[in-house]
Amino acid sequence: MSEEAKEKKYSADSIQALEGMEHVRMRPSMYIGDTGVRGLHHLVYEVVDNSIDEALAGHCDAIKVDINEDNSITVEDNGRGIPIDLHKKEGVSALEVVMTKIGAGGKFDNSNYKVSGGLNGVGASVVNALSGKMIAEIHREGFLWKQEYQQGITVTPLEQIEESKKTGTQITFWPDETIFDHTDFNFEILAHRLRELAFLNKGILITIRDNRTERFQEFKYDGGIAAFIKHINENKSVLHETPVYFSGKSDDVELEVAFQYNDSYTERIYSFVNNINTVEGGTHLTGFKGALTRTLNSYMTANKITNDSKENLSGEDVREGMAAVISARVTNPQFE
Ligand code: 0RA
Repeated sequence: MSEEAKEKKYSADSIQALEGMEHVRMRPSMYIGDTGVRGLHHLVYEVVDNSIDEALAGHCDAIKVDINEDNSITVEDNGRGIPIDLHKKEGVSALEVVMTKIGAGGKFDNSNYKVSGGLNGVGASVVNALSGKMIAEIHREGFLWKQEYQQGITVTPLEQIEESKKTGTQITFWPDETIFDHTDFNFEILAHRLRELAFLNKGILITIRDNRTERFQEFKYDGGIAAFIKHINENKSVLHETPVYFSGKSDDVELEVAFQYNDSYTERIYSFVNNINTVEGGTHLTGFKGALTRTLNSYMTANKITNDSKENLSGEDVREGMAAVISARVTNPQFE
């Protein structure tokens, strides 16, 4: 490519990037659902999601969330750190690409953001677009690196701040007051979701500190969704002490299931795909329900508990008093 062509491509790329950012700011609800309380807290989940991905890749075991006194949020992980080397195609650091480039438009519309386990890795740039200010601090390659953005636009070059022996990513953001109805974060809302994430992703230490009130909670569940079930049944009389737990993998799908009966009549089944609660259910939930009913009925027949197929248990029968969590991980999600 000639220098002139490069220049042209560069300005075409930056116009496109700007348009991506402007689109997020113009239509925030297409990316984060709404600009009320839900959308505001969704910003935190998007940033945390990237750290969870780093943990699932096996490079991070602690994620720290701070609500700061000025209502900004800091999310810190001890992963490898977002790469700071030059991204050849974009002509800026990989960090700057992650923070400022929105993925191809239309791919991340409202209909699929709920099932994709975050915004397909574009979460950081969306949060950046909707933040009056955002600061990325990266510990990597022996140094602390820092860059600052405003409303998704880079305002300082990537700076080498000081020597550092550790690795990890720290993102601080101030939600844009011109976009959100309110910008005060609720400790309980964040703590509830972070606890859920700790159940769904066993072994990761997730902490939340509210620097406005000094409240602090930490979550780490080596038992994963089996611990989740114990939590759900906490104040119930259980019919068996240990939850049933199993997991399996097939092609691009990983599945974990845990359940435990209590002496109530209520069925409480929570299903997740890529850490997102699938309230509308789906094949993972229907599959589980069908398999459970079928298995118990064939057990009854095989063990002559009943000889009469008319005496088969219904799905509702076998789910009475059941607390269950089904967690599916799809590596290459195809969205409808
Ligand atoms: C891609 C490559 C590498 C790290 C990450 C992404 C990364 C992203 C985030 C976002 C939040 N925390 C993160 N931690 C890591 C590193 C690739 C390498 O070192 O070889």
